[in-house]
Amino acid sequence: MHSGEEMKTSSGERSLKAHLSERREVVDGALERFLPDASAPPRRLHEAMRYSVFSGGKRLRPILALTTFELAGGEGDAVLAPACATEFIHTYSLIHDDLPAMDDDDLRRGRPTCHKAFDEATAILAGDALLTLAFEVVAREGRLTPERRLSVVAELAAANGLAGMVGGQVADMEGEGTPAILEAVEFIHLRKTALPLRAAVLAGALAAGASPDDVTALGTFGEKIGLAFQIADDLLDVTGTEEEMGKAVGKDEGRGKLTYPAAAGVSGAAARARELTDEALAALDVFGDRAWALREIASFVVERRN
Ligand code: GRG
Repeated sequence: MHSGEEMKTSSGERSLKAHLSERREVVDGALERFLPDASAPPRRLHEAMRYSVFSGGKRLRPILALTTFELAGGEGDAVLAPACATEFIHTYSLIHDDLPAMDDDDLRRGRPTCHKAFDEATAILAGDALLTLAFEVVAREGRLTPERRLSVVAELAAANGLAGMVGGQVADMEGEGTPAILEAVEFIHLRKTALPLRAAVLAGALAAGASPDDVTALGTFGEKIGLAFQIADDLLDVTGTEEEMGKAVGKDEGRGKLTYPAAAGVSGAAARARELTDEALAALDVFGDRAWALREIASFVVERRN
């Protein structure tokens, strides 16, 4: 892995670009190796999994995992399994979220959604296969101690299951058309987006055997930045264009979704995103300069345009 320090330049933006692109390349190579061959049977399922994994995602979650692994003193490639697991889970959630039974979207990252490019049954099964593959690759990573593998598996399962993303998605669907009360919005955002993002942050730290204090600090960072990330996403649905986002925009209001702009207005939502970013950055103080990349990623997350 990279030392991180050597890529630090006087321009934060330039160094972040290098940090992101170098790690994106490493992650893409590992995703390629972990995924089943497209020519092996069942071909159509493997093609659908690959179609959605390699469709231009930012790889934010695996890059966060790599970054916290390095920050916690981890060395070598053993973090790639936990990192790819976060991307497999993320991809599954997007495939299932796009289905007619959920958000019913035709476009994702500027391309037909998985069920449009293939068919609904294949999309459901591709999501299922990606979710289970995530846990398999971590469980089989022999370069991590069994204890570290278990801690990563438990964190990913808790953050993405009933008390996390799945629970948040249920609350999101049930909340459609109900008054946008701030507490209800944060309940959904925490579970649907922030806990899974926090789990990606923690996956790298746990794989490196970070101290309990460091895990707590990084957990706070991950949760705050996860909430800010979802508020930014809510805002982009209001202020972004279909071209920038690669998907339909303006859908939240039409569906009566519980979003931050609906609850607090556009400027209230933007102010809350800034406040959360500041809280996320404060949680990194204990790491001093070593956390420069996480600080840069935090700014990138809230200022992004897609
Ligand atoms: C299907 C159980 C289940 C849950 C779905 C994650 C989710 C819940 C729905 C997807 C839509 C949504 C609003 C997700 C919130 C998180 C979010 C903003 C995802 C987009 O993440 P990016 O920007 O995506 O990292 P890329 O395309 O870069 O990978």
